[in-house]
Amino acid sequence: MFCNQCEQAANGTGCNISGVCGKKPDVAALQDHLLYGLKSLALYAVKLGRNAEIDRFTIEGLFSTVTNVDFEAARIGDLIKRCYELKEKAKTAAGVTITGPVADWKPADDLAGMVAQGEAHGLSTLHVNEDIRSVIEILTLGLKGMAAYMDHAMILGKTDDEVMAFFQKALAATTDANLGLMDFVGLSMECGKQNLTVMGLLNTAHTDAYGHPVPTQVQLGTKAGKAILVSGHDLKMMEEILKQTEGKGVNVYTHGEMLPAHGYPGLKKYSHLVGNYGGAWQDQAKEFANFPGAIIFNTNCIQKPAESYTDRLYTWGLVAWPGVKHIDGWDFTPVINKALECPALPENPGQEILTGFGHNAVLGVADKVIAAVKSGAIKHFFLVGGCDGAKSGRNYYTEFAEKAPKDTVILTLACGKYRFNKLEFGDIGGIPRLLDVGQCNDAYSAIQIAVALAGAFECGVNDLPLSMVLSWYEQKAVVILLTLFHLGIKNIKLGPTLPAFITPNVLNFLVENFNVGPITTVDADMKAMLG
Ligand code: SF4
Ligand code: SF3
Repeated sequence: MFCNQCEQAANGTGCNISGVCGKKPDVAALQDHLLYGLKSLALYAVKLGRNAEIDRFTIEGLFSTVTNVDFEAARIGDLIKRCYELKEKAKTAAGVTITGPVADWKPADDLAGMVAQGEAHGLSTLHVNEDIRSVIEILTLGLKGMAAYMDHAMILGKTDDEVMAFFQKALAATTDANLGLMDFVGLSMECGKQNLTVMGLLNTAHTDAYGHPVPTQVQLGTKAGKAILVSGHDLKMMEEILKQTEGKGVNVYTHGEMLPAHGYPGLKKYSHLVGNYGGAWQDQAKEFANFPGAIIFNTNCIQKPAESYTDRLYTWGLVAWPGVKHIDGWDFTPVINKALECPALPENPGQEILTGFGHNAVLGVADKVIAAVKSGAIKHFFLVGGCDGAKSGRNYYTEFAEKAPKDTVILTLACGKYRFNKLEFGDIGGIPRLLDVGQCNDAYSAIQIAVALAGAFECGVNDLPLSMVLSWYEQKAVVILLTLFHLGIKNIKLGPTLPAFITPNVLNFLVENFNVGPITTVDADMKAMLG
């Protein structure tokens, strides 16, 4: 195996024996195989035009290969078989014959055969030129990240023909030997543009279904009673859990990226949505062992479960781990029954933290914010957002938030905020100094806030007193970066380390065009940002 798609890539270069994330070589080969199959399917999907079944499958297939989603060989094998069926169907429906090894792809009948085939479709086969390979990988990872957001939007009934046409076009393009470096740079920038549409689509899907988030205090302690802990990004699944647990004497807690659910009127109305338990994904093994109730993942980031809680752990949607019970569809009865069987949580009230500062809430007090900037009460905004992870260098983000001067405001989003969201930041004239905009996909909201501020001050986003300090871990962070590049946003600081899939030449290109750079020390970076 060779995989370097996330920030945990072994030795900063790539996992080649087994994944640091827990991905085994057979699963890695099957994921590479599935990706190859999706490209084969895309060659025909491009000819066929929009087909709901193929488009839906493409999204699920790509999302299944995102870091910390699907660790189960048999499930990926089933996806490969389904991919082949759809490709054959598309070929017939399109009435065209395409020649070449990608179009001719046919998986073996058994899992071992599919693994062997997958081993021949690894990263090194993307292109002979390492810089082109690097940009093809950036594009591919962007597509994976965008597929994750599209999946949530599709679950809430939204789709977009132009975006889906792009998915197929871009997947097919990665197999085109006639394309060069700048073609893939162009496609990567287009990926960023399409992702802005997708994040907007998901934002509309969320706010249509659950209303605009409102500032909400979230309890971090526990309430006496039986409980289910929900981890992941999917709000529709959260709603179903809340509906199905109503009146059953089961409290529901959020974990990780589910924290912002508390801000949505359509979800917070459930009085048994009682609080948030634990921090970001990388602490799950320790924290879940201490959570006596049932636990369910609806998206990344699952890790190898400890035996102490495997029996009360469930997966849903595209998430899977061998030996962990999977809920197919929308009936969560087994999870609820498990929660009722498990010991109750004690009454143990704790600290409260604030969430729910989507663009609607922040721009609702825009006059106050603008006046505070004009009076000098707010000198600078920092967007400190992105993924969390296990590396010790991620303390940078805690230190950064701690050292942000008292006349600055921190916007945050995604799971990286767990590094500092329990600290006391106070407020500036009633405006909290730490504003939790939401999940990683709510980067859309942060962009709306930045664009509105730029409009109010009649300047460009790059001219605002706003600096972005981002942390990355998986492929959703990659596509968000592409979106920020598409918007022409410059001077982003990225950490804790730069991606292993970026070659020195590609990095130079990004530095020259966007002045993106690695985080250094908090003091030096803060000084540069505050000018
Ligand atoms: Fe390694 Fe990350 Fe790939 Fe897992 S997803 S195998 S940790 S690079
Ligand atoms: Fe976190 Fe996995 Fe990326 Fe949605 S949940 S940001 S790491």
